[in-house]
Amino acid sequence: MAKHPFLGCLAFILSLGLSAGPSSAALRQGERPNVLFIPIDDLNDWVTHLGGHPQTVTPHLDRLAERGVTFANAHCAAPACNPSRTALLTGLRPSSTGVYHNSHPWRRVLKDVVTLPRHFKNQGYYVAGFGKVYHGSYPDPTDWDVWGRPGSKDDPEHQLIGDGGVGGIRFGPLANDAADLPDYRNVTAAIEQINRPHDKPWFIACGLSKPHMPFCVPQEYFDRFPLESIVLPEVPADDLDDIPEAGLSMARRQGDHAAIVRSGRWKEAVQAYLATINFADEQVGRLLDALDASPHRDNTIICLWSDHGWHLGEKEHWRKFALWERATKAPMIWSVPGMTSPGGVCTRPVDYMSVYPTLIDLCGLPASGEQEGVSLRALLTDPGAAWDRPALTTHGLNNHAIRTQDYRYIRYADGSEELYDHRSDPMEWKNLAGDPSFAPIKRELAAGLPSKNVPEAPHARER
Ligand SMILES: [Ca+2]
Ligand SMILES: [Ca+2]
Repeated sequence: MAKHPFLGCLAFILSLGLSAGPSSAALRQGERPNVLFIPIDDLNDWVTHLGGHPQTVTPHLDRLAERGVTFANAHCAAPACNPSRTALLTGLRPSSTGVYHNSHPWRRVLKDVVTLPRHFKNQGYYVAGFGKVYHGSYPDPTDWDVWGRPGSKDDPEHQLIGDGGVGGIRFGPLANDAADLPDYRNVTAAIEQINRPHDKPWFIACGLSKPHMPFCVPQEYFDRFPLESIVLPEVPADDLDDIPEAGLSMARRQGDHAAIVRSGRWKEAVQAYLATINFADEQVGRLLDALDASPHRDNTIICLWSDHGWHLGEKEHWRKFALWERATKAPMIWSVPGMTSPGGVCTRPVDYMSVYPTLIDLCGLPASGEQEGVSLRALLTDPGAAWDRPALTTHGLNNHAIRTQDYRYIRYADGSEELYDHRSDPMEWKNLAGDPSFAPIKRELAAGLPSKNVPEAPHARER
């Protein structure tokens, strides 16, 4: 599938008739703003206004973008749940903490680090969290005044229609109603928190577990994406020919692509992801509706992000766990009353290390320990402001991707490289790293690689 030129016209479309929105009101003087914090799991750029897939339907993510700034070139610090979330919520990169993979219990090595919610709690905020905020295996309930675990044994049993997918790629419609899903219940719990009496500013996090696998949501969501019309990602037959071995091993580790192609069910998997995204989008809509109906809408910052992207066959790869655009790029949308102008689109390269410093900056909280990123205030105020920092993503010890406005540069631990020019090659099909004329560009990009790369933290089974 080709890259869609939506972004160029988005700012224009959004500028029409949207001058009066919640964002036109300034944060109330002298009051610390509330924060509605919405982590999403495994949502790539298949969001209508980001143009990642022509058939995706995400009206609520789009309306959030319309009232604030959407970062169209935002990248995770790590392309896996636990290291991405740990980095964002502590402000420390995987290369500084050793938390590179899902198998590292982060609190074991970061015992005394003041996380983002804990910092808000320490500074007098009422802090409540629901759903998947930290990686599911390693929550820290002590960070919150109120904490609800994702799902529970009381959730209705999911009634799968069909066989549930192909190998490790799990998908298929459910006979359940939307209200049976844990995400729906967690959103309901978060809405109750928004609507309770508040005598302090609040930080309420509602993490959605979808569209993470299994791509299983009620049948009605599948019906919105007729199977015969599904558009598959475009995958040139020779795309992997110019990828070094280190990249190939990331792409082919699980053999998902061969199994999906052999099964003849690639379109079904894409349909299921689109359906699951549409379900997650509706849950975002419920949160926005509740905030807008509350007394807090003009005094609440909204920060929405997905922990990383997802491949559905691009580079013959499935899932995350890679350093290409589709795995590192993910939606990040901010609404800051009085600061963000409606319909802002920022194409500067940013990564999630900026979230913690931005929130404490906007809320007027003191700094908390070491922060490796910087506040996005300048870009929230003016999405076209000058910005000279690259985005950096790390996947395992010493494997990094640097993203600037124009380039992606990947350097693996064994020294092998990839280089893509996004001005001419947005799908990253032509690896330029072996072309000697790009040596100066590579040198310049490599300057953004971390100088410190600590060894892996202990794994869950290690003591
Ligand atoms: Ca994830
Ligand atoms: Ca290629």
